[in-house]
Amino acid sequence: ENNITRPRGYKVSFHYNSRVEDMHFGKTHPMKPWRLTLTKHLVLGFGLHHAMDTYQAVAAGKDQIRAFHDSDYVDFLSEVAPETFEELCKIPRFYAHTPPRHENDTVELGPFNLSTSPGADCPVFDGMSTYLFLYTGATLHATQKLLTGQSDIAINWSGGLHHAHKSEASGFCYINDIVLSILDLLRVHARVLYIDIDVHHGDGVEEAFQRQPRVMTLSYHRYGPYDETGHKFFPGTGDISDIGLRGTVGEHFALNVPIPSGIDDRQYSYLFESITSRTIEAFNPSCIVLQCGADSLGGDRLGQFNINIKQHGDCVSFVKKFRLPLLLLGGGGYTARNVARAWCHETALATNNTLPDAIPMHIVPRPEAFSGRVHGDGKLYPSFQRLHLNDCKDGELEAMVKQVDW
Ligand code: V1S
Ligand code: CA
Ligand code: ZN
Repeated sequence: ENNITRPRGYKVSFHYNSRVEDMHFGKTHPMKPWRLTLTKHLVLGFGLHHAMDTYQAVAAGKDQIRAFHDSDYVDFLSEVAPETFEELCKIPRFYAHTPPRHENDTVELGPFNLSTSPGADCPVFDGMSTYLFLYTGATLHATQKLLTGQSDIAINWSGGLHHAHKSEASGFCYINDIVLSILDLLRVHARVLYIDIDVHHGDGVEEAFQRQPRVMTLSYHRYGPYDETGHKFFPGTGDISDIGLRGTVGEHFALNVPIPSGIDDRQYSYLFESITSRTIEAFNPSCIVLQCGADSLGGDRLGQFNINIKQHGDCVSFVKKFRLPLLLLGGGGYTARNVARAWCHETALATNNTLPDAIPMHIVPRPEAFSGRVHGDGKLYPSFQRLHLNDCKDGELEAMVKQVDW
């Protein structure tokens, strides 16, 4: 299959459980776990599984999640479903976590910033607990492989949920698998570097380690003054002056690179390579966690950058060159076909393979191979308006998207 080979001198592992694909955040919600189906089919279609050790993820345990998250929050997440939400909200120890209501809130919020109202950032949906505990389990198993030296690069595209707080869901993120992973890595590694190329600020990870000099967080993100609608780009934090908690030993161990909309490949590459290399030099980490949110690509439904898959992948290659144990995680990414292209390309880079331009059409799944439910909002997104995907053939993946009746 396309002459896919295992990398020489190092090992890559891939951690995944396809049960995450069946999840639906809601009709209008931009987060589509189905992008992971598309990614998986590209990875398998190109034969990249022959270049890695592939593991089926198992759900994380509640106690593992309590290493960072509040115990009541973990209980709530493990018990909640659309049918049980209202009853659980009334239990005093959960009710105590209900945020105060703002007058112009359109969405009614329950405890821990969770909601069953349509349009909520963190909805309670069918199978949610399964989804959360599985993506976390995949990250923790990937971390274990790095810690034991059985992998040099470990990949979990279903993880990378950087906004979740200790006792609050935020921005489509419920469990912060990144924080949990770094806490494990700190048992062995003196210094862990976290790099975040999602278009959003990695606020949850930064906050968790704001007093910790053994973890350096470095986020590249869209940040700037209010837009035409009077809103700040989510989550509204990550100014350049934000450098870790002042007056604590964690001061200077957070770095933020605020970026205006429309940044192109050349500009991004200059920022990323100069800042990342000097950070690695100065901080001297013994391992790296790289959150590869694909909403920093041009044409993303939520993102506002204009970078190509080639440049996004170059960030992964650049970090890989330092030859430190590396955890590659997913994150945002809302134009599914581009997310899949990017993460498949990055799986190839991780395993030192080059992919042909043509999409392997023989793996295109038949519509009936899917659950039969309509995925997403049923419409195809406009083709790349700001994007020049000169490294991928246009049209082919769209054809595939049409065939699977999305
Ligand atoms: N941008 C954006 C955006 N779009 C939505 C949204 C749209 C439709 C829905 F049915 C539900 C939600 N929410 C947002 C952002 C959150 C972005 C999260 C990015 C996550 C990540 O990529 O970094 C990692 C996975 N939320 C907001 O802008 C907040 C609101 C300010 C507006 C939306 N309402 C629902 C809450 C308040
Ligand atoms: Ca970021
Ligand atoms: Zn994002």
